[in-house]
Amino acid sequence: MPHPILFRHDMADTPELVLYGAAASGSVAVEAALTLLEIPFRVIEGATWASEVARQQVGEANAMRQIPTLLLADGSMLTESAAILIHLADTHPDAGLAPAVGDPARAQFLRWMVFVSSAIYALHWIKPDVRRIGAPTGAREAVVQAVHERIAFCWRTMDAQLKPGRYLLGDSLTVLDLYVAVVSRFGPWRERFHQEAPRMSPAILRVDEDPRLRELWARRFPAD
Ligand SMILES: N[C@@H](CCC(=O)N[C@@H](CS)C(=O)NCC(=O)O)C(=O)O
Repeated sequence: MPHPILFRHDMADTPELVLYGAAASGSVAVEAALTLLEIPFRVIEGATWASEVARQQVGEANAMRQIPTLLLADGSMLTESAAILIHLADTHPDAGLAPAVGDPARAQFLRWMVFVSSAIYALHWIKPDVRRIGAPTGAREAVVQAVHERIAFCWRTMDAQLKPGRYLLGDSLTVLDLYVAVVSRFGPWRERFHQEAPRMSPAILRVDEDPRLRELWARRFPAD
């Protein structure tokens, strides 16, 4: 049974959500959540990591000039992929995309959502231009390699501590699965993720194969 909020979004006079995003980016995790929740949305496309025009475009909404940036139905702006995913899950509780407050799994859910955001995703900011961390352009290859090694370590660390069921936190798909399915598509790429995180791997492959998401993955972010 859909949550009442879904009905609200389905009504013709309700503005669709607007997402600043791009193919092969973190916005695809948000697109996946919106797809599962059957919430209509429109993407303002722009590859912020590659284009100054795209950065300026999203900069009008998000001073960090980053995607995903979501314009909510009440007109407010939400940034930060983990916050967006948690917010979408929490405001549509019937869809079961997050353990509720009071659920024993909630603390670990929050822990790993923030971990993926802060320990892994944030490192990718360095890669488009290593001068961002004061490194010379000529050091790019070495810096990117070091970033990828750190990310591999983070995936290993997470893998050693989770006890997945069909999905990362048990037998229900949560937005953590969507988040990891997308962030593991970034460098050091999926093959390395599967090596470093053999316990998480089957859950993430299951998310890739989810019939509700197959079209989205193929169109927005193929795994290989
Ligand atoms: N903390 C942000 C990071 C978002 C982020 O890094 N997005 C990338 C695209 S996947 C971006 O917009 N990069 C622009 C840039 O590097 O300047 C979040 O979790 O949403």
